[in-house]
Amino acid sequence: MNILLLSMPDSFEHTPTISIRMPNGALTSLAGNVDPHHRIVVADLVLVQQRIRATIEQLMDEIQPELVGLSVMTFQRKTAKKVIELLRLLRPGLRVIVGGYDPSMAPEAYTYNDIDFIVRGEGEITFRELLRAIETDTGYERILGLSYREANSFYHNPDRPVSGLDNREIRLPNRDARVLSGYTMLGRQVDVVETSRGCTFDCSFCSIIAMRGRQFHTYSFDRVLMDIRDARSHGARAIFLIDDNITLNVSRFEALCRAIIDAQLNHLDYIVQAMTSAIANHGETLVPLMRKAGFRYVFLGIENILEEDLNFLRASSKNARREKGRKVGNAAIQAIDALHQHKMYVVGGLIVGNPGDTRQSIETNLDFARRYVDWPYIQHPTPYPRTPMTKDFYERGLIINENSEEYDGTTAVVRTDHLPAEGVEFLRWRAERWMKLRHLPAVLFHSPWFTLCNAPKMLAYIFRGVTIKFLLGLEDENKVFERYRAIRKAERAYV
Ligand code: B12
Ligand code: SF4
Repeated sequence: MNILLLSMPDSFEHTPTISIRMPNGALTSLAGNVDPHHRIVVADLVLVQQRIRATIEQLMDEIQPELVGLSVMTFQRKTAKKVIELLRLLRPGLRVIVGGYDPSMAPEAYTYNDIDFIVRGEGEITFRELLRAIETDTGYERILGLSYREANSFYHNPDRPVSGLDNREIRLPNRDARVLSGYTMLGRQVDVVETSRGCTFDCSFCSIIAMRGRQFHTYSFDRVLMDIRDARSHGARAIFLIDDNITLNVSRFEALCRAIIDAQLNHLDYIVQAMTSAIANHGETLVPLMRKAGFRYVFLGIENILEEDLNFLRASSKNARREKGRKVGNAAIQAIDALHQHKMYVVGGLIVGNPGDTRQSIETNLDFARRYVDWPYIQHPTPYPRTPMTKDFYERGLIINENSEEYDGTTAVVRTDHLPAEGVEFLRWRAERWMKLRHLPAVLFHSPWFTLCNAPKMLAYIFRGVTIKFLLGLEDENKVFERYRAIRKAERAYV
């Protein structure tokens, strides 16, 4: 069967496509796990953000797929619908399947006429079984994790249990299936590699709990190293380890760093997401090993530096500093110091605009980011489907915007008890631009050629909405903010 797999083009404020264009790890993993006789093609539409229609038309013409699969996050829901309409127009008899976080957590949003199948949860085995069922015409009712249309109704089969990962049931990703190029992380070709899936914490804003049920499973180091080598042989010079929470098992992470060093794969740049407590409480052992293994950017889930907000986010214990097993405060500063000491950069993940937040509590977090983090990754609480936080926000009546395309993390869609949503967003936007500017010399040092070629575009992106009139002091900052929001809105019309 000819199959085309697409990830959506929508990108997000803190990963501007001028400098960051990441592959979607789900699609190559699916491609690596179908039976070998299929012709399967993967296209990450973020690589062609400005020419979506033309690219889809060309791909449909060249591949003539019988089945097209889309990977979708909540803020990409509307784009996915438009892409599907276009696909149907180009090939009415096509079968369409959707998967990923949004279809898994909100399948009811995908039961409209143009969609035939929804894969909920992990996709590799479900997708393989579905292709077999289509080819042999044996019916879909026994395929776990699948929802399907039949005689104009949608049927939802029971969930599929998550894979153990250690039994080689899930094969390596197939990167040869990609047909578009241009992946980059600040000028270096980037790829994504998984070493584990899942997390046992239960932060209230995170989709992982409902998606995978607080379980943690790991791939063997042999497989991980094979995967990194494969990414390298496909041109990657930077690797993003996309694990949900690699720091859940610190001794395993330390052993992984050693394995990367021993395999001489530490010449690549690595990027990873980490908990502050794990970094702070293992600063002397884990952090130097990370540096030796090639880690460069660490996304730290600081979430918030005020205890009250951390309690709301249910993120207090993962951010706790401990001495002799006792909780003695917040781990953020200690974690950041340890990473800085070993010359790594901190991408600071903070969430501001929680129900109890006032102007003062938000400013306290912004001041912290200004002082300590290298690249701010500040978001607003966003009620993604089936997260505990969403229920909370509904019950408190704080959700003011239900447009899924604006659920991108930097559009405030909830208000606090004290501030309107727009006021929260304004505070973040005003502070963050200057923090981003401050990081550019470090980028210049690491990737001089890339930065010199792209600096004007990078600056224009960071300061979207600023005009000469504003610079001359003839215009209020609120006007610039309004313009920035209008530009963001226009940018969302990808198809
Ligand atoms: C790595 C990651 C990123 C990376 C890389 C993104 C990329 N290019 O893939 C970065 C840091 C750039 C990123 C950014 C964002 N992310 Co992110 N990210 C993740 C993370 C940690 C892992 C995702 C992953 O690749 N897993 C590995 C793959 C193999 O698993 P998977 O995606 O689940 O795919 C499986 C199934 O879902 C299914 N499947 C998926 N697609 C398809 C398609 C078909 C056809 C089929 C059959 C099956 C299928 O099969 C796959 C294999 O089993 C998750 C989860 C988490 N704990 O935080 C969040 C997560 C996906 N991100 C999320 C969000 C919101 C974002 C941002 C909007 C903002 C943010 N919070 O950072 C931006 C937007 C990105 C953009 N496009 O601009 C949310 C999505 C919530 C939702 N309901 O939509 C998550 C769940 C985190 C959360 N808040 O809970 N992210
Ligand atoms: S620690 Fe990270 S992955 Fe785990 S539940 Fe919290 S935010 Fe999600």
